[in-house]
Amino acid sequence: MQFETILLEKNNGVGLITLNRPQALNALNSTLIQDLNLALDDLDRDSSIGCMVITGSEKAFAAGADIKEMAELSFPNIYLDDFFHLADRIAQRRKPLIAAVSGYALGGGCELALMCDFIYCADNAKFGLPEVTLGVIPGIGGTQRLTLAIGKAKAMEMCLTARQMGAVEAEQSGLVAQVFPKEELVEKTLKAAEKIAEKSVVATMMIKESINRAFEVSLQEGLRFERRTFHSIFATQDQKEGMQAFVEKRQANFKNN
Ligand code: DAK
Repeated sequence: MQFETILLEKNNGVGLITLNRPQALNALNSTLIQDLNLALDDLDRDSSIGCMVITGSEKAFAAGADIKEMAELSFPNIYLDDFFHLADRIAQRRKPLIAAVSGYALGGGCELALMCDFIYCADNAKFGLPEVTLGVIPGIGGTQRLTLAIGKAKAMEMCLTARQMGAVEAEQSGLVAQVFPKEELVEKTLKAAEKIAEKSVVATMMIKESINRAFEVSLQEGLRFERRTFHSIFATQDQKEGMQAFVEKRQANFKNN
């Protein structure tokens, strides 16, 4: 598949999407959001793919939604078109999705990373929600997902003052899973993604679904959901294969069935 604003590669069970608008620091315009969703549709459907990765350039994961595209929009425009509604679909993907962030992840770029299941970042990463400096507020989940990730005090401070958070603080705050030297970010992320892709996709998708429940329902409901999901996975061949492989002291060969 050929896209105008992204690159798509598939290797060893992993789909790698590279945002590719270097002239605008990968600012998210409507074409990019559309391309990204088409690529994710393809990867979610492709049975050879077990994990997906979104990355940008060394300087910028994405410097926000495209301000030049948004500047002249009016309320009826954005309300009637439900502006950026396609962005919500990114968070609804079923297979594991990792963000590999180097450089700026600002505004919509930070929100895009937060829509992924977890974030790895480079030591030069800078996260921020600077919408307030443009006279607007975060609108693709930033006030909600950042608060869930790092707590009220830091989320309030970042959104109200537009302060950017560096890689070390992002790791200490629980925003990112690990920090790598920028030259190693993509390689390390692909290694982790390949490890995920080797597993049963049924199990990895159920883990994703179950963890995401923790943000939506009460503890009791979440525990019930996890228990039933655990019970149901015993209907799969992959459960038999995984446990048999342990008993026989060999690598499991999962077939996603
Ligand atoms: N949009 C458009 N172009 C951008 C851009 C952006 N967000 N960020 C950078 N660029 C462009 C610059 O205009 C410049 O283009 P030319 O002038 O060369 O044509 C080029 O990228 C290189 O940028 P700089 O020359 O500025 O590079 P520097 O290294 O000097 O500075 C920077 C890097 C990241 C500090 C700076 O570019 C910057 O401050 N960028 C803007 C960051 C920002 O404010 N991001 C938040 C955007 S607002 C919603 C939908 C969306 C949103 C909310 C709601 N709804 C559906 C409700 C989201 C809003 C946002 O994300």
